Amino acid sequence: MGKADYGLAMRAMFGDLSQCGDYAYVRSDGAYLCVALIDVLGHGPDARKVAEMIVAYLEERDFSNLALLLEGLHRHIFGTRGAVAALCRLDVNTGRLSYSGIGNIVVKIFGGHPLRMVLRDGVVGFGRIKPQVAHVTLHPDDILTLFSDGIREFAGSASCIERSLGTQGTQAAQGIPGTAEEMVSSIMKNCAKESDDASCIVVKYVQDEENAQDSLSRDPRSPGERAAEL
Ligand SMILES: [Mn+2]
Repeated sequence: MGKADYGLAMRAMFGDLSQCGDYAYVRSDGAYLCVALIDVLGHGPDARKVAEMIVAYLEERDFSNLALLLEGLHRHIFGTRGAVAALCRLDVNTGRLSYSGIGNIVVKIFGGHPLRMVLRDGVVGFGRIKPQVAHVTLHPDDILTLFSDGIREFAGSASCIERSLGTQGTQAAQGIPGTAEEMVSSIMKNCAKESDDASCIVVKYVQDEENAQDSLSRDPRSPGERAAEL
């Protein structure tokens, strides 16, 4: 069994969130965490309208097939200014993560098993898109991050994100300290650009110690006794 601790933030280049074309969305759906990071082209209230249209669409749908979801979204907002988007669905019990996306949202795992996801080019709501779904399994203490191009990923050759997380890449044994919310605020503080709307989501996948796999295998009771407890 696992747990997912998450945090999210968005910040408009001008004014308040009613001017922000970025949208960070997380929803808990039973055993699944549904995650979306959206960057509508442009800024201001018109971009915000499209962002809200996207989130209203996502809100009503399940995330079991991310490619179909992106294709539906593409049709739903076709003719608007369009957006780039990344979608994830995490099975909190197993750590299995499905992801899909179109355009330049960054989806990256930090911790002991760092990984950068590759998304398809294109714009949701404009031209043609060919979303693909891929899967990866999160390990305990892995940090999943999604952020828009309003977040500066590198400062020179150094990773602004790693500096904000307080890690230099491979750091698994004790995990990276801090809550997901603290990580998000640190990223927004250190890496958000002045010149764009900015948004970021952090999901910290934690092993639930009472139900950890190895404590189960060390359980001296018989499987029958264990089952009786369920
Ligand atoms: Mn942007």
